[in-house]
Parts: sequence; structure tokens; C-alpha cells
Amino acid sequence: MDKKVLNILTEKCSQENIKKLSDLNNPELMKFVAEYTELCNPDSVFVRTDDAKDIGYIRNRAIELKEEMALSIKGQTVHFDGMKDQGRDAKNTKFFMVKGVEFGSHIHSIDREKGAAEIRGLLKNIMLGKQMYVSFFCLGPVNSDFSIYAVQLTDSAYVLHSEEILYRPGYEAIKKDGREKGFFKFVHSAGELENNVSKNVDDRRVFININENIVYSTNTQYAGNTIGLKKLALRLAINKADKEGWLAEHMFVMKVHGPKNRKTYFTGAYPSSCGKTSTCMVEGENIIGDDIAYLRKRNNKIFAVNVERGIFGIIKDVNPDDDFKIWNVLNNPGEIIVSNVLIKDGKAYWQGDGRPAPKDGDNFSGKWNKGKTDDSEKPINHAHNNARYTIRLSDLDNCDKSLENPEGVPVRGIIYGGRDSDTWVPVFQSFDWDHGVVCLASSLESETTAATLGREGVRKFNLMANLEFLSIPIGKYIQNHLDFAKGLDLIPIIFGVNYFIKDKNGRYLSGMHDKRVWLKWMELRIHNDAGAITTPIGMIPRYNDLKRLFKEVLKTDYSELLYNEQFKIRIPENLQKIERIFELYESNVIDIPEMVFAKLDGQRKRLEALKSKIGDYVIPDQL
Ligand code: SPV
Ligand code: MN
Repeated sequence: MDKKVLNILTEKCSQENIKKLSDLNNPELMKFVAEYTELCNPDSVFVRTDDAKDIGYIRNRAIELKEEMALSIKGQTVHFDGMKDQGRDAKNTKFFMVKGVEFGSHIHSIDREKGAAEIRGLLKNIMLGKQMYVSFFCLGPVNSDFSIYAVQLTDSAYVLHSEEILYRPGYEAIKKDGREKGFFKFVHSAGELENNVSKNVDDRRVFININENIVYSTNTQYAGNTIGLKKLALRLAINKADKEGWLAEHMFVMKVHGPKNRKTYFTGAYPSSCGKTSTCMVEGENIIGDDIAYLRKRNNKIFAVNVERGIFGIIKDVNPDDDFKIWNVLNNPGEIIVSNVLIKDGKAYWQGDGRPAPKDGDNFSGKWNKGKTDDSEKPINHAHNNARYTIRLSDLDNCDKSLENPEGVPVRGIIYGGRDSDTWVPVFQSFDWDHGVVCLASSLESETTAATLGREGVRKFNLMANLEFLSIPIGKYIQNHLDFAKGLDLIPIIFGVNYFIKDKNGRYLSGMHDKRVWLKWMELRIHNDAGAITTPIGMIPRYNDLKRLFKEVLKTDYSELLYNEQFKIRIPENLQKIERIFELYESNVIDIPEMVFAKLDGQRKRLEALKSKIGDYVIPDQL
């Protein structure tokens, strides 16, 4: 072993911990650990293997250091992030860029040297007085061509405990594999703590070095900024996928049951907090993953895996009526972390849980009582809008067996959905792959939510629900999607959904459970078992098919009046959308494939033709 590396490690690590590292037989990893041990300067270093003893140690540390507090339900704990650390910090998340390399204005970047100097400055001695934990994980199932190994350095036992729930262990796999390079590396520090939360949030940074596959995260605890394997790894994976010819997506993976025991696999991309988790969790179907998927081609088909093995989900509105399965897990013993909820007498409360909120308790603002206000005199809710739960998928009885299948599942349908109050119909099918990639996926917009810091309810462009995580130019990313279906025997069908369409009085037109019907319709379409009506934006369901499905699936009567309102083609809104998207691609972004403009233009012409024939708003019967 390199002498300098050994000296640094010997100073901070016990012999036992050094042995755990050297057993991996990977000098590059050792060097990486030593480099950041020296820079961050923790009091000691603990190496976590896949061993139950090590895992238990981290779980206990989180409690001991009050990063988590035990709740009255056995195995459950609560974690609080600071008042100003309740979502992903898009503003301070930046990619290192080499001068002269143009990625386009949508990608937040910082000059590489400048960024490296800034982050080194912030990391210097940041772990003084703390222990640094080193841990290994595998993204995707182990022993698979999807597997990517990752190493996480952090001073937060909460971060590691969360990762333990959410990701597959990697220590033994790495030892066996003998692979020396290609690891994703994450360096995180919560920084100085005050009342157990990151104090210096002004120095919160998430800096991404795609050339070296390293992400740094400082002065933050919120999981979306700190859990290396989640959105930080997604950013690295998008770049790796681009080089290797596969896709890394912000997508769920699920199985939908069709007639005669047919099983059809879907993936779905929705921006945060737009119904992604609740779609793959619907009654009657099976979940494989709720957030991040890798897609690869094999035997001229597309296969997908869940990169994770758990859910870091939004807890708001989880109640026995709307989300029974999650509710059940959260109300039973098990290894679960809830965050940024209200705690009263050891019990967790959150918004939309169907129970009266206690008048006081502990939450992310410290001691809380009804009427408490923040710095700007705004009332503080008992639980945050973006409060979360962290659970293992295997704790759910609807978890699909294929979760750990190294081959993944064959993808037949891909769904794109945003939060859109006035434009898209609740469900529709693209004409073909290219139309789907351009007019659905690359035209996705969504009204903002609490999952990222900033104002809610503003319409934002978010292609493939992946914009925030893109580490390659947008044009290239779209081209990769266009190319992905080339030469396939079975091209997945691309669908659009919108659970948030409203009538002119601002009332939602769909019920919470209607997505179960939309899924069944899409399943039938894939196998040519339902008809459709051709419209300028794609193909929409026929009333009679939906009426039958509503009866079968939800046991409700679906009226033609509602159908016409929901599936009315809103031409002015759709034309405005095309204008917005067209302009965006024309002005801001480099190297956009010609196909984008051609498909958008085609859609515009179809909409205009229908408008001049019938008018602004066209109900399906008129088509
Ligand atoms: C999301 O907001 O899309 C999430 C949670 O899945 S996180 O990205 O971790 O903030
Ligand atoms: Mn997500």
C-alpha cells in the first residue's frame, strides 16, 4: 500500500477498519478514502461492511448522536432537517465544467478549478470532532450488467442509515468482483450542527465532477442533497449512460396486470410530487421501483431495473383511504425513518394523514405549537409539505418479485406525466416513438411543488422529468432517446398522463384512484385490446372502453359528461404549450435534433387544422 495512504489511515483508523478496506484489494479506493480523510480531518474513520454488526453500529450512532429519535412503534425513528434545508437545493447544485465546453444554459455549472477550490475550502477540517463513515453500495441489482458500485463518505449516520434502507449492499460484491475502476464516489458532510441540524446552510453546496465520477455535498442534511446514491448518482449515471449507450431515468418501474394473467411492465417519469409513487403503488398492480430506473437494450428489447430497493417518499396525504399500503407499513413495527413530521408522545403526524393535528409537539422548527411563525412571520405547518418516509420495498406486499432480478424487466410502456391544470387530457398515447419522445417526453412541463426549494405552483419545463439531473447537453439527451428505439423488435409505447387537469372553476376533474383505470387502458392498448380516437395530440380512449374499465376496476359509473370534459382537446392551451416549447428549444438550447422541430410543427399544424374546422375546444364525439 502507498506509504502516504497508509500513514493517513493509520492515524484515524483502527487496524480492524484498515483491514476492511485493504480486503477490497483496490488501491484507488484506499487512496480516495485517505485523500478525504486528510482533507475533512475527522477524529476517526469507521468502515461499514455488509456485516450486520456494522449496520447495527450505524443505526445506533444515529440515535446516540440524536440525528434520529426512536418513536413508539418499534424500529421506527424520526429525523429532522433544518428549517431552511427542506428540499433539493437546485441553485447551489452545480456541475464542474471545463472552459470552452458548452452544455447549454439549463445546466447549472461552475468553472472546474473554481468549483474544486471552493469545495476543498468548505471540506477542509469540516469533520473535526466527528467520525467519518465509509460505506459501499451497489446501484441496481448485484451481479447484473446494470450494477454500478458506489462508495459513500459521510459524517452523518442518518445518511448512511437511509442508504442502508434504500440501496443494495456493495462491500461483498466489490470484493468478489475485483473491479478496480468505475466507482461512483460521494463525499458528504452535514457540516457544523446546531440543535442537530446543519447550521451553515448558506454554505450548502452540491458539486458534481462528472469527469471523475465524484459528487460533493456540504452543509446540508436533506436526503435529496445528501444521499449520494439518489439524485447525485443519477447525475453521474446520465453521463455514464450517454457514453455507454443506455439510459438513466427519473422513472418508476411497475407491473400492470392485464386480462388472462397477462403481465405488462411500464416505466414512468413524473417530476417530483406529481403522482409517480402513487401510480406504481396503485391497488391491484405491483411495484418494482418508484424513483430511478436504468434502461438497457438486450436481444432487441428494452429492459429496466430499479436502481434502489426502497422508497424515500412524500408522506403528505398518506392515509388509510388514499394510500393504504404505505399507511399500513408506517403504522407497524419495522425499520422506517420518517422526516420533518410532527412528533407528539412518540407518535408521528403529517399533513393529510386524516387525523386531527396535535396542537403542539416537536417538528423541524424545534418545539412547535399551533400558530408558531417563521422568520418572515409565515405560520409553520405542523409537518412540512415535503416531509418524507424511508422504507424498504420488501416491506410492501405489492412489491414485485423481479425487484432483484439481475436481468431487469422487459419494458412495454413508458409514461410521462406532469402537474398541468389546463392542457393535457388525463391519458393519451403517442402516435409513435419519435412523436412520444418529442411531443410528450421532451415537452413535459409541470407546476412546481415543495420537493425543490422555491415558489410552488409555477409552470416549469422539465423534459423527461429529468432536467434537474441532466449531466449532458439537452439536445444530446433527446437524440439518445430518439436513437434508443432504433433496431428494436418491440418498441415500447409512449403515453402521457395528467392527473391534475381542472375545469374552468378550478376543480380537479379526476379522482385519486382514476389512475388505476388509465393504467389498465394503457395495458390494453399495448396489446391492441382497446380502440382509440385519433386527435392532434395523440390517441385518446373511447368512452365505452373507459366506462367498462371504471365499472370493473373502481366499481363506479363513469359519465359521458365527465368523459367529454376530461378528454376535450383544449386547442388554445395546447398551441400555447407548443409555442413555449418551440421557443425554448429554438433559443436556449444547443444542438437540438431537427426531429424536435419537425414533430412540434406537425402537432401545431394538426391542432390548427382542427381549430379551423371545429373551434377552440373539441370533444371526442366531434372527432
Ligand atoms: C424527488 O424529489 O424527486 C425525490 C426525492 O425523489 S429527492 O430527489 O431525494 O429529493
Ligand atoms: Mn424523484
